[in-house]
Amino acid sequence: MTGKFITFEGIDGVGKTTQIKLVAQHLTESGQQVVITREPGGTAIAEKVRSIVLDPTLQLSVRTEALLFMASRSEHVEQIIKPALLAGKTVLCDRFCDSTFVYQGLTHGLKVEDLADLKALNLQATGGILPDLTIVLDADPEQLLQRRNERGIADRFENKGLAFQENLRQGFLALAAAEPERIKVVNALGSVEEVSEKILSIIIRNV
Ligand code: T5A
Repeated sequence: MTGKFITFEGIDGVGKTTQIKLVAQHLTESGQQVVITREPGGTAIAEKVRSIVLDPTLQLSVRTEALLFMASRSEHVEQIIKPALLAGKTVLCDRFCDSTFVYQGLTHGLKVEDLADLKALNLQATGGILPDLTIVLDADPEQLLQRRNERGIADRFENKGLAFQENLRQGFLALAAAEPERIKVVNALGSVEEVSEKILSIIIRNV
């Protein structure tokens, strides 16, 4: 694989989509071929899975949730991510495996050292394709409330409240502490431009 795979993670509404667009613009201007994609989603089948896992009217067990995210990921890697990396493109992905480790693992009582089963499942889903670099956008969930409220309708995960978001935040920070080479934490509370500058300097130094 000659392309680079960069993922963006963090709690709901922390600014991933906004920042990915700016990174894509910068990399494209510097001559790279860039693919923007997201999870759950990215392919027709994965988008259908997305509509199930995010539906606030459905109750799913955590195991079912994890398997649905993995099925969606398998399609996504095979159809979008792997071909792009083989073609030398830079793939910017809004959420990937670390979201599963946090949402379906660490927030359900697991510790980082208990993630072996989920990691093995993830390896099957991805065929071994893992991010070269992961940016975790970090912010106090209470300070993001206004941004989130301005957006209106919440999905199944956003409906779970501030304590849940704080739990998620601690989960992402724990993953970053365990894998400091791959996962870099960026304070997401500055202006869009300030946050973007920090992300770009990390990408330039690490990819
Ligand atoms: N999930 C996902 C799992 O449980 N397991 C998994 O394995 C995977 C892959 C996905 C949900 O699925 C769960 C996690 C999620 O709950 P989603 O709709 O894709 O759902 O949700 P998010 O990934 O959280 O995406 P969001 O669109 O909700 O948030 P973003 O992309 O982080 O934030 P963004 O960029 O849309 O910004 C939100 C608002 O803030 C403003 C933006 O303009 C926007 O209005 N904003 C700023 N305002 C001020 N200053 C800044 N610096 C700002 N940056 C952005």
